[in-house]
Amino acid sequence: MAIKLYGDPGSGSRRRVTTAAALMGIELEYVNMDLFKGDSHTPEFLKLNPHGLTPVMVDGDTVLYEAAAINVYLAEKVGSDLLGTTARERYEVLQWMFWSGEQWRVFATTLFNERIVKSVMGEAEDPSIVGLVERNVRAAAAVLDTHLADRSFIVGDRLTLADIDVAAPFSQSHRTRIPFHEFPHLVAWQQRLLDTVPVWAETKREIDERIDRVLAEAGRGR
Ligand SMILES: N[C@@H](CCC(=O)N[C@@H](CS)C(=O)NCC(=O)O)C(=O)O
Repeated sequence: MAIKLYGDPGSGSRRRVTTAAALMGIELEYVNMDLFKGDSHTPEFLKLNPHGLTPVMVDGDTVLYEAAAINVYLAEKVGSDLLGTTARERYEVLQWMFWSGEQWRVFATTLFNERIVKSVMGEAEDPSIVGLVERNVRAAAAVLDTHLADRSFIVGDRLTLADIDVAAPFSQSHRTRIPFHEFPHLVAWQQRLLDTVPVWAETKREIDERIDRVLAEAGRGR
């Protein structure tokens, strides 16, 4: 039975799973949703994830939300080296994935809600929230930039799930105007991923098409 993935093609969190699955040679059956129309808050969907968030994976009896957990599940299912090849590497990959969720992506998501979702709803961004996000992003990005100064990837010398999780906020960065451009090693690493991981570039195009269409339909095209 095919593994189903529920999500919106414009979502950076869905992109983490579609990218990892493609790299692992896992075929997914997509159940496309429109998050701008509230598809993740219907009674049927809330049975899969009561938090009303995507992506959600359904593999037979296994229902999982949180893109990081889904990617670990998929990597273990096929024995992928995206999760690291030694115990030490695996813990480092997990360290960055947990860090990314708590200290990094959460700010990017908040900025997306302030600048994109609110704009589609015709609401104004809140400068105090934007200020808080920018302070936290700059502090985290400075550490990440130093980490990447002499490395090509976040852990070891090849792509892992850590890169995919930490790189996800770049999915919307030119729209959210998150201040990543101030950090040259971070920018160079992201460009390296786009240049050397074709599916990372493909999934970016998918997001851009979807979000550009939503913005155009809302009369907010840029
Ligand atoms: N921590 C979650 C984040 C999930 C998340 O924020 N999903 C967004 C799309 S990127 C969503 O489904 N939003 C729907 C909503 O807020 O109504 C993960 O990593 O999977």
